Amino acid sequence: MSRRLRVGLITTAVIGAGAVLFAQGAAFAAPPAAPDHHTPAAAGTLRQLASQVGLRVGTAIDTDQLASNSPYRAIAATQFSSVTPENVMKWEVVEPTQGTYDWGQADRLVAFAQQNGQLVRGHTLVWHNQLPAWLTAAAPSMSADQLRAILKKHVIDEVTHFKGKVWQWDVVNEAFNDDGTLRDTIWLQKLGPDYIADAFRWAHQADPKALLFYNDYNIEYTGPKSNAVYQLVKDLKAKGVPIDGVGFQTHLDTQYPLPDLQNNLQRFADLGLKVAETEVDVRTTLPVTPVEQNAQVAGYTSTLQACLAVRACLSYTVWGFGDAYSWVPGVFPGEGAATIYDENLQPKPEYTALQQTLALAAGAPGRSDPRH
Ligand code: 9MR
Repeated sequence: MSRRLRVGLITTAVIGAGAVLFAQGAAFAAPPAAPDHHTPAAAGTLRQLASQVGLRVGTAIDTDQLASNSPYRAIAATQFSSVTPENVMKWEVVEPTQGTYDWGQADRLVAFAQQNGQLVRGHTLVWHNQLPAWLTAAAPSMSADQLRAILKKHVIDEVTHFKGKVWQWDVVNEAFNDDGTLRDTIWLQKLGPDYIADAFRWAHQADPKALLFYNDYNIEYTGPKSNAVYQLVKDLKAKGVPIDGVGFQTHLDTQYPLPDLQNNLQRFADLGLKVAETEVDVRTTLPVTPVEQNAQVAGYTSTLQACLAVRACLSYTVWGFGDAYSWVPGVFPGEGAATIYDENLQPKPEYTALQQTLALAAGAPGRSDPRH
């Protein structure tokens, strides 16, 4: 008897036994329910799965939706282990009138995070958007020293207010153009490029334990912008400026190719920095076709895989959940459906993709090696 035939016989016997068992089971049990992507509970929440691989999975929070007993609040509390205020730590919200702080909404979000065992990504201290009107009106006629003093006070007061409560701060946000030049903002115009290093030093002075990040979009791709950020953070490290990490916002669109994110994260990690994906979403044109949805699933899957593959990637944060609350339709007319839950807060295939990717990672060798 040839070897192949023997194997064939054994296989037949095993299949035969299995077939009998299956037939007996089928006589007594109801047929298994068809898989339904709207009932993800069986495989565990995103945060449970992520905790098995030492990863924080986060979301931006729209604090207007956090009313008690709201489905939004329940999902925010149960699916995520980190939260980012989508707007309420920005300068226009925390200091609407010069010298008068309003921390109310941000404090409520921090309390929510603490109740639910979540870490907070503070967002964002130095940016050109969402500045208070009193500042944008006065800045052009201020001296460099006056503006620097105002920026320093803002950074120190905000970081001090949240001292010990913020895990990662986005200290400087979106300081570069896509061509790799520094963005022309009031900060650059009046203070020159040193405003970036100064902001990190002030933040570190106010909370030496917080992890301090530079955060930007379109740096997921290797190219002029990510190269410029790479050079910046390399120089900051060389000068001893207290920077801990780089945040890759990861706002993707199905009309563009997927970024080479893993390699890009790794080269920043190789500088001795932490990395994080901080604002992930994948927008597409509406209505969503099956082909587009596959591309969205691929966008979420590959960006999470990239983070999982790089040990220095501490957290994977989606920029909100629930297509009804996403920033995308307001900025890109005709586009949307960018998040992992639909307009009715039902999980989409994008959610299942994240869940399955985490579950696979949790079952892989080396899964309990710490992230660092
Ligand atoms: O999602 C935020 C939206 O509600 C605000 O109107 C908008 C104002 O610019 O900012 C959005 O969040 C941005 C984030 O703070 C920085 N990266 C880009 C995000 C999307 O625009």
